[in-house]
Amino acid sequence: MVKKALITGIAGQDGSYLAEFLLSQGYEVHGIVRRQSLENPSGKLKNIAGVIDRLTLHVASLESHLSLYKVISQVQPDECYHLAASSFVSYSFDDESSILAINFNGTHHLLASIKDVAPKCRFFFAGSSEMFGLVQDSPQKEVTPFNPRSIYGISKLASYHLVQNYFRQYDIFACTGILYNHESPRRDFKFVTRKITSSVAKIKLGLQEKLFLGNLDALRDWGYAPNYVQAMWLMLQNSSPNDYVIASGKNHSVRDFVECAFRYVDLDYRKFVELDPRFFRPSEKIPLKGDHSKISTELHWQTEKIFEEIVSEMVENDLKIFSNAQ
Ligand code: G4F
Repeated sequence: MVKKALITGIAGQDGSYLAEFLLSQGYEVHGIVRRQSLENPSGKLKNIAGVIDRLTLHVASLESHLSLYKVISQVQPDECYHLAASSFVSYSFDDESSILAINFNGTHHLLASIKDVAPKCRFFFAGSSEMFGLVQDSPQKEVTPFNPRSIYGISKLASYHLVQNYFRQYDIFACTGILYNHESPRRDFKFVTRKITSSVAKIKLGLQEKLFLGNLDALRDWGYAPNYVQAMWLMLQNSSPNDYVIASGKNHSVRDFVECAFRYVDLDYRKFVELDPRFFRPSEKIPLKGDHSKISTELHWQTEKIFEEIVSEMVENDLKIFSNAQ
């Protein structure tokens, strides 16, 4: 029998790669999108343009329990991948209510609907390394204590506890992938990697003069998004629900990324990069770096693409986009 998967956030970076991967595995793939996305498909749905004819899209909102309940009742998915979220790590008080409403309530509405109308559906929740927050040790594992320091991290951690509770209390196959930063040519422009690669392409093409950034010494564990969606799938094929860290296990600084991206187009980053206090965040004394040994040992997941390959692929893609736009 053909398996049915439902993806929230299907038009985002991860959702689009996951949709392609599941189609290649023979799944019937359903996705939840917002009404505005359907009204502007060439903009909001561009990541899934290549496969849109093979998908079934449903309009629903994470803030509306009823809309999610209806989709889950109708689709009766075997697997649900909950990837949609307000995903920018904001420290702004103004954003707090909407981040909590979208991230925490959205997860609750999905789990409650699954419990009521599709209790055999397996549920993957996209957690985040931001749940660890201000850490005492590096690298972090599944047993590392959580200490979130952003409202985004708090919303993800609260959802993580909810996911565990639905497993313990209601026997729903529900698990969390603790995802570290993962990048690709489909990364949104607000995140630092895409901000850098798009600026490098524009500077090279004479369309931009400077790149303004925050802390160049901030360290991140950057992996490759298409590789991380395979880990999500493996987690739902497991014999029982279990949580895993999904990470590259390596740290690089924002400066390393900048240097590598400018080097790819034969430019010296020091001539183009300027610091801007608007982009600085509270300091992180011990860096976030994940230990992926549990998922590698138990589910045989392996990391793909080294840092330099990810940077080159992203710069190459942005060079194409911005030269075509000229
Ligand atoms: O690219 P970023 O905005 O990603 P961040 O905050 O690490 O969050 C991403 O990864 C998390 C998983 O670890 C996800 F949960 C989350 O949804 C998202 O996908 O920032 C990366 C680093 C930070 O240390 C930031 O301080 O880059 C530093 N940075 C320096 N200058 C900048 C900038 N970040 C942004 N966005 N813009 C800058 O100009």
